[in-house]
Amino acid sequence: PLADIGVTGLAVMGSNLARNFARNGFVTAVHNRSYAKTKALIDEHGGDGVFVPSESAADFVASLAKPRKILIMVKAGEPTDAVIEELAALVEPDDIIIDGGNAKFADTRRRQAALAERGIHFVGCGVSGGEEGALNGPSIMPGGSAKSYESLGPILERISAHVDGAPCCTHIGTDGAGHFVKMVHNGIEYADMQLIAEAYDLLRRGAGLSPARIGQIFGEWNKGDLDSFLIEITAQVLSQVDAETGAPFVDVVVDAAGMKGTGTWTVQTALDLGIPVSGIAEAVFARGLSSAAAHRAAAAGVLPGPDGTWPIADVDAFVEDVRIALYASKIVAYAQGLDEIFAGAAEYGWDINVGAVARIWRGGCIIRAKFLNRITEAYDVSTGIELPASLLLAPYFTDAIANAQDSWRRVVAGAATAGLPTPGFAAALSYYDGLRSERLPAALIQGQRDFFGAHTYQRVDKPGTFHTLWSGDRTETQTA
Ligand code: NBP
Repeated sequence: PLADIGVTGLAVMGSNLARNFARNGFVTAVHNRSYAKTKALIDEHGGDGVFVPSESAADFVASLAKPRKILIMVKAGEPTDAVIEELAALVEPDDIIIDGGNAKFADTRRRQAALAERGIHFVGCGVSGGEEGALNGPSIMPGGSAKSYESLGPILERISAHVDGAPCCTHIGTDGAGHFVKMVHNGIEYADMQLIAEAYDLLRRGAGLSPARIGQIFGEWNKGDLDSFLIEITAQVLSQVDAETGAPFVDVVVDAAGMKGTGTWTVQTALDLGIPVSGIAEAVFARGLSSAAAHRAAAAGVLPGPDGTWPIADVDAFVEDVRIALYASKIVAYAQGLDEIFAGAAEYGWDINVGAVARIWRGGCIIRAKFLNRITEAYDVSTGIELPASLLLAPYFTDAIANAQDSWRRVVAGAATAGLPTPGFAAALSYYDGLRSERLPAALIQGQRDFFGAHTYQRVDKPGTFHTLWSGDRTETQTA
């Protein structure tokens, strides 16, 4: 039979997605640059369903039913361009080429525009959830034309994760919208992980609790508002004991966090759009600092400051304060990430339903969490807040943060006093206080800018643009 869908690029992600398609009853064409991976997939997992393997790209394309749907799962960047070029020469107008790799959304926009000129649909598709998600149900964020989603959507929805019966896949928006949203997803993931790490550090160095005990605490937290995949795996990582030394696993691992770049892209894009995503930025910077081995070694024991000791009278109350501060900071980080999505949508003309985005993040991805239901409710088109307002203005979240105030401030202030770094918690609180301030010191900055660069300013009491003759008699002139 002709295949319903094809996958080219059969490394871990591609082969698991191909198996997922096959297991869901789709006839699945498979192809890889070197045939060995294709053969291995058929030999090891041929029983998962109906596969149609091909050695050549031409045979692969010929094995597909029209309109052809071809998912590319190769290394992002040049390999993706090479494969697109090869396929584009073989397919016909109305066929659909999908890039499921971690592409930059700007590359996706470029590729979509180029293929559209040839009548080919190009769908940049964010796929989250790693190899486990690929096999058992990822969160899928497809962009591209609405037309392509008509035939592609049902297949992707079928293989995606499902939560409460709803697929974790929806058409995000045109051209690069899917990869943009996947990028912000990863940025939020960075922020979430950083905040969790700070909470751990506060409990470890601040309260002197053991990793095993903190693991239990995270296990408890996972039953409440913080219920999420990342909290759940944090509990497991903290309870892990190193087989060789008998020491807690977290104590034998080098404290330098790696990264592959999507967090950085999220922050770079936010800077381009002028959106303050301080929680995500601090998370990227914190990974950078952790990896700055020479700097840290030179500073350790030299730069003075408190040693992290925290006089804690009531440990249970402290633990609860940290939990609440974590939740409040997390809400801010998500609000900032969603602001970036609103800004991207406005800049690139995407009609993105943010409530639906939160809904498809509930399963099959790293930031899956119970509280995403609340975000979906907050942005419900019929009953939610007016777009593109900050998530913090949705009544549920306004209340949650209002109730968190005392704990959040005690934790951030105490951490500063004790000398424990909490860039994520502190940035979130500063952002919150900045957002709600009626007056910000930006007026002074406008004065400075006008002083040294004649950059002009606006007045609070009348329209127009003004400049003060700082180097003259300091009278005010109206410039527009
Ligand atoms: P890799 O990113 O390791 O890519 C390996 C695949 O790319 C192999 O099939 C390889 O073929 C193929 N390839 C390369 Br490299 N250069 C090629 C070229 N010039 N022409 C044709 N094929 C080429 O695989 P992965 O880890 O499965 O990830 C696939 C994509 O999914 C990436 O974009 C990744 O960022 C993204 N992603 C990964 C994860 C994850 O958890 N790993 C999660 C979400 C998204 P060969 O076998 O012939 O060398």
